[in-house]
Amino acid sequence: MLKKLSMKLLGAATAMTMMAGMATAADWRAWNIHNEGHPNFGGMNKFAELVEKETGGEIKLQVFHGGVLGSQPDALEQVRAGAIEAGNFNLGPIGPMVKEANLVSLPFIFKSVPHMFRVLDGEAGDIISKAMADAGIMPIAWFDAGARSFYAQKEIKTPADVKGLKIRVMNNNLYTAMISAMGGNPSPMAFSEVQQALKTGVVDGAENNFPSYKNVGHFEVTKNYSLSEHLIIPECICVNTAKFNALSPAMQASVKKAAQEAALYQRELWAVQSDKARKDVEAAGIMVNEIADKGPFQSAMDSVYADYLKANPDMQKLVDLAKSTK
Ligand code: BDP
Repeated sequence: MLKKLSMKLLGAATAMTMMAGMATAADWRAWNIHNEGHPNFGGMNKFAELVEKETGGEIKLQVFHGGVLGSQPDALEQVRAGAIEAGNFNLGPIGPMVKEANLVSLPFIFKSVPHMFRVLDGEAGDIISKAMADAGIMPIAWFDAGARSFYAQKEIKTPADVKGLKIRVMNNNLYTAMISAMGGNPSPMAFSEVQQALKTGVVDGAENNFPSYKNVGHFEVTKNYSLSEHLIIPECICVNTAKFNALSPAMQASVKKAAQEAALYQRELWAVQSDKARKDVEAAGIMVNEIADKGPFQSAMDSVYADYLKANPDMQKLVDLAKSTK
């Protein structure tokens, strides 16, 4: 009797699990912080279109743009927990939850965007991807996010120009260390709050790439964009690891293919729209300042590296892998 009942319960539970599995597989939600006009808006829409096509309609992905499902750190937790299935995430805010991802948040670790992609395509990328997947956020494709530079009312030509300035950074201790190392006051803050904070003088400056500088109006409240290019941070299409692993191998391949094709498309959009964003802000009167010698910014980061590697000696291997990648 008891056995019969437990078999019945087991059967019901299996059926429910299967139904739940089917329901989630059919109906995925994705988080994106950006709005129309930003390359990642197009990149994520392309991912949704291709996922449906590649999986023969078995997975339908709805993308929620503009950060409406929460701030980036919140959304990351939601993907890890499986409350949201996917998202376009910057690796910066992933660093506090997955140490290996912090490689990309060491200032000037990459020589260029192509160098960053070469590092991600090699052993370092494998180590980072595995650590992220183990933490519940599995990267299945990489987006271009250009380089981040400082902007403020005043021009920033040397690290000394940052001294005394309150600079907004993303949520990661490496960024607060980076600003402090130049004598500035770091202010971690959600992306959605930055425009207002710049406007009201809560912060004096921030740092980002051209599309983000333009698209959410930061250029309306800061006059100088100075090309320090101190951080080249990749972004991912990431999915909840358990949900991805629960798919059949064929479905996994289809989702990955869709993500990788969408990422190639995003990189094309990036090239065009990032250039356009620069021209647009220049046309709006922004001074875009070249920094001929980035050496002083790089040397200012020596203590950031030293402190970080002293506290995290296991990260030396990833630093070496990045540095030895041609
Ligand atoms: C943008 C990234 C976005 C970040 C934002 C920020 O695409 O993921 O949230 O910067 O500075 O470039 O918070």
